[in-house]
Amino acid sequence: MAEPLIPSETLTSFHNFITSSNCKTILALLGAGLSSASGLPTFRGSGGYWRHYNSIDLATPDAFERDPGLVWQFYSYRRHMALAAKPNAGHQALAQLSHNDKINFLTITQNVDGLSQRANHNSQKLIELHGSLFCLKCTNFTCSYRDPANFNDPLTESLDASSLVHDKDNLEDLPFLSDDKLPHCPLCETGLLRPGVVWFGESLSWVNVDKTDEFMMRNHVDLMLVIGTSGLVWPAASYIDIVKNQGGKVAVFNIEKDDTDTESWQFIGDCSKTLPMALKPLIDQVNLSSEL
Ligand code: BJW
Repeated sequence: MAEPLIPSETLTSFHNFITSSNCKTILALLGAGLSSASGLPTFRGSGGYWRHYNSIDLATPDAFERDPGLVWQFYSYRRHMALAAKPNAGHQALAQLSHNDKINFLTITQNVDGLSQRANHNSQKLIELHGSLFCLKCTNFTCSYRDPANFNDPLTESLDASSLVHDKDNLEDLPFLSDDKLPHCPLCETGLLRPGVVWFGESLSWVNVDKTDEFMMRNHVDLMLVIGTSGLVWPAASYIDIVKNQGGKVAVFNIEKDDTDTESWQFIGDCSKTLPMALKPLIDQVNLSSEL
């Protein structure tokens, strides 16, 4: 990816704002573009395919109902890739910001890959709005089993993702996996397990939604960082409008320019490169205080 060229006036005006007394509270919304420099695919656009399937079509309760073996192979591949990936400089910049005690800060991530946590993001300031690849839940509605942190890879012998070819031009059929080849609940022993992610049409965790609402109500958000997201999925996208409507400023970090947006700071380019540059003054404050 080409080196991003941030116009110096954009950088200066952004730095002046984030170091001023007008910027006390920052909210960050993360999307798949942040993990793209770590080698993980995005959802939409040309990267949004797993083999010949559109990733969006597999991220639904209907797809799991229809063919849990196919959906489990997709998520096993994603777990395997996420475990092999490393957090990039963008994850690290945000993690450092989360340790700056001078700023009220909250990150809402739509990503389920666990890379922010692995970059040492302050866990009190991180909300996984769409769940986690490493959370497992029982599908039996009378069973409450939930494993919040399961990093086994593979989960069953048949879900060994390292032996499968995953490129999008691969039209070869995947093996059909019957339920007995898929992970089952250790508590009720009958229910099929599913990934603890939020699929389209499903409710988000009220704990996460309440925590976000509380942060936005208790503090006036002075600045929202919109990072590597298409902003198409609700309710995540609605937070951007709420901040704008309340008079907060917005900074967008994306490889694509939005010509219709004349109000926000736009950092065009790979956000693993633009974020460390943009957040440098606030990160330097953390590094200085840890050196004292
Ligand atoms: C780079 C880059 C680089 C690339 N550097 N940039 C109101 C209005 C309209 C619709 C709805 C509504 N309310 C609900 C809906 C329906 C639905 C919805 O939003 N539909 C829209 C599509 C129209 N929403 C829901 O169903 C949600 N549920 C819900 O609202 O329930 C009601 C409720 C609300 C609150 C409380 C209780 C109940 C659930 C949504 C769940 C979304 N799930 C998924 C799958 C998660 C599991 C998994 O990962 O498999 O989440 S779908 C998918 O999209 C995934 C992502 O998190 C999400 C967002 O995608 P993201 O991250 O933006 O990725 P991309 O690929 O779209 O964009 C990448 C961007 O990065 C691009 O812009 C690139 O240019 C950029 N980029 N490389 C910088 N290096």
